[in-house]
Amino acid sequence: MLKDKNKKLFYIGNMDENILQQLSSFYEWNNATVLNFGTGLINHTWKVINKESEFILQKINSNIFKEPKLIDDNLKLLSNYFNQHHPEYLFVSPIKGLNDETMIKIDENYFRCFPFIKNSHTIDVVQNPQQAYEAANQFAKFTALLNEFYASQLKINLPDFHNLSLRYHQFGKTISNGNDTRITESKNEIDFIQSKQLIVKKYEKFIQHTEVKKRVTHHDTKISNVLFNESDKGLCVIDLDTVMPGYFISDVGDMIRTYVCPVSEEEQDLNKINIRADFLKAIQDGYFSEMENQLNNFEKDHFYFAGEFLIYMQAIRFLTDYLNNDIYYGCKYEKHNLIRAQNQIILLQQYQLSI
Ligand code: GN1
Ligand code: MG
Repeated sequence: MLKDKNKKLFYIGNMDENILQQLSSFYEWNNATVLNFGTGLINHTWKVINKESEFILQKINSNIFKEPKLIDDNLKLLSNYFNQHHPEYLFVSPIKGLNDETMIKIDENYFRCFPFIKNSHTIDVVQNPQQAYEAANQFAKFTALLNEFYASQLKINLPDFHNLSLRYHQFGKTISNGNDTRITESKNEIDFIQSKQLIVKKYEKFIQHTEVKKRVTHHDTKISNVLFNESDKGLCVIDLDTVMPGYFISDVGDMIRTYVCPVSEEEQDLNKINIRADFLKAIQDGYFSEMENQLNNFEKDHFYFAGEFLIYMQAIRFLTDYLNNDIYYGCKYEKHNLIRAQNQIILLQQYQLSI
C-alpha cells in the first residue's frame, strides 16, 4: 500500500509506485485507489477509483505489441467513424491525459486509461446460452456497423496474428529447435497437432477462395471482452487492441472455443471439458442476427469450421510456447502451457465429434 503526502494514492496491485505517481499527474488522480483487475494474459489492467469516477488503466505489453502507437491510431480511426456514422453505439475510447494524448509513455511503458462504464460488468465463463447469444450478437454488431468502413485503413499491429499456416510453420520449427526435454515430454501432443494438419489445408483453401472477404475483425472474442448491463444484456465489445482486417472465422472461432465449454483454457481437470450444443446454437443465432446478410454462402458453410480452426490454432500456440520455455504467455506453475495445450486438444477432439 502506498500513501503520498501531497497526492493520496492507495495502491493495492502490482505496479511500480514511481510510475503510478507520474501517471496520477497526467490524469489528475488524487485520493485514488488502484486495484488489479481482469484476467488478460498479455496486457496488465487495473481499476482506478478516484472520488466519484472510476477508470480502467491498462499497460500495453510492448514485448508483444512492438509499436503500441499503432493501437492508438486504430482506436482513433474507429472512434471517429463511430462518432460520425453510429453516434448511438457505445464505443469505449481511451481518455486524454493532460498532455492531450490518449496514450501515455512513461520510461518504456505505454499506458492508456478508459472510463469505467457505470453499472456494467464482464464475465469470465459463459453460464447460460443467453449470454453466449448476447456476446455473439455484440461481436457481430461491431463488424456489421463497420461494414462501410474501409478495413485496410487499420494498422496491422500484430502481423500474421491469426495466420494458421504461419503458426503451424513456427510450431514445426520449434519441434526441432525448442527445449529438448519438453519436446520429448510432449510427444503425444506434438503427434496430435501433426495428425490434424488437414485443418491448415482447409484454412488455406478458405482464405484463398474468391468470395471470402476481409472485414473489421476483433480477433479476441472471449466473453470477458464484452460489457454487459445489470440485466445481462450486451452493451458493447472492449479490448480492441487486436482489431485488424481479418476473416469472420477468427471471431466466430474464438467464441466457439471459449463459450461452448463449461470450463476455460485454464482448467486442469480435463474431464470437465465438454461441448454444450445449446451454447453453440446460441452463438450462431446471436452472430447471424447481425451478420447473416453480410456473409456469403461459402462463408456460412464454414461456420462450424471456425471452431476447429481457432481451437486448433490456440492448442498450437500454447504448445509452441511451452516448447519455447513460455516466452509468450508466461506461466503461473510448472507445465502451465502444456496443460493449456492439452486442454485445447481435448476441446478440439470433443468439438470435432460434436459437429
Ligand atoms: C491472449 O491477453 P488476452 O487474454 O486478452 C491472446 C489471445 C489468446 C488468449 C488466450 C495478443 O489474449 O490471442 O486467444 O490470450 N492475445 C494476444 O487466452 O496474443
Ligand atoms: Mg485481449
